[in-house]
Amino acid sequence: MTTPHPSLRLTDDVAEALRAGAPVVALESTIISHGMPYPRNVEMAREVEGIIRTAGAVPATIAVLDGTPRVGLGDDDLELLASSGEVDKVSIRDLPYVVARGGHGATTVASTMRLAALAGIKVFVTGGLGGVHRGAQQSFDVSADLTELSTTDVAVVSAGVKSILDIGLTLETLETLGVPVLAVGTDEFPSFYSRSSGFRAPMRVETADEVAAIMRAKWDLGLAGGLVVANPIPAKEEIPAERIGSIIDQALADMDARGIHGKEATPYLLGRIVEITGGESLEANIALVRNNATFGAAVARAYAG
Ligand code: PSU
Ligand code: MN
Repeated sequence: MTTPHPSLRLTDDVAEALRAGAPVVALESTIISHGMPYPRNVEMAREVEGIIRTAGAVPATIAVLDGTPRVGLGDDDLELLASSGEVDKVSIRDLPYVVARGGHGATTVASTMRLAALAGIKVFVTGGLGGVHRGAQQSFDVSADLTELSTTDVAVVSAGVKSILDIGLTLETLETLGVPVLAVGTDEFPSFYSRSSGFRAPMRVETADEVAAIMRAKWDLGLAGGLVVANPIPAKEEIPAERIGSIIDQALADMDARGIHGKEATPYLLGRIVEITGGESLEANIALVRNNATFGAAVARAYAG
C-alpha cells in the first residue's frame, strides 16, 4: 500500500481500510456542490455512501475544506458542500489556490482522482466524466479530466459521457492518451442519461472481476494512468437519446446566448437540463450514480482481492 500523502486528512475508517488493504471507493464533490440542486444533492451523497458500505467497501468522499484536502467526510461536511454558496469548483489547476487561501473546494473528476491517488485509493465512482466540449475546435475547451486520466492510476466508474460534450472527439482523445475505455455489459458507449450514444465502445467487459484484472494488467506493465469504466444507466431509468438530444441542444443554445463558458459551462448545462425536463434529468442522474456505486464497490472488492 501507499502511505497517504501527509497534506491529506483522512477519516479514521478510510485510513484504517487503506492500511488493511480493504476496499475503498472515492467519490467526488463537484457533483454535490455544482452538479445537483439542494437538498437532492446531499440526499444523493448520503445515499451513495450507504450503497457503497452495504456493498462491502468504505466510501471516501473527497473535497477541500478550509484549505485541507479531505478524504472521507462527515455528515456536516456533506451538508456544507451541498448548501453553502462558498464552495468553489476545483479542478487540478485550482487546487493550489484553494489550499493556499484556506478555502472550500468541490473537487472535479480530475482533482478527485489526484487526491484519491495521493491517499492510495484505486477506484472512484462518479456520474459523468468531463471531456471534449462541442465546438472545442474553436474554444479549446477540453476537460482536465482527460489529461488526468492519462497520468493518474485510478479507475473511474461513470455512466459515460453526456452529449453536452462531443462524444466522438472525447473517445478519440482518450485513445490518444492511452486510456482504456471499458463498457459494462454493452457494445455501445453509454451517454449518461441514455444507454446509447451512437458510438461503439472500444472494449467490453461483463464483470467487476474483469475490470480488476485489466487494472492489474495495466499497472503491472507500468502503463501509467487511469481507466474509464462506462456503466450504462439501467434501462428503466434512462431518458432515450432521441428525447434528451433536443433538450441538450436547447440547453447549449441557451448557454451560448448567455455567453457562459469555461468552468461554468458544465454546471450551467446540468442545471438548465434539470429545468427543461422538470426534474426528470435529476432523477436519472441520481439513478445512474446509484448504479455506479454498486458496480464501483464490486470493482474495489475485486481489486482488493
Ligand atoms: N458531468 C456531470 N456531472 C458533473 C460533472 C460532469 O454529469 O457534476 C462535473 C465533474 O466533476 C467533472 C466536471 O469532472 O464536471 C468537469 O468539468 P470541466 O468540464 O469544467 O472540467
Ligand atoms: Mn472546460
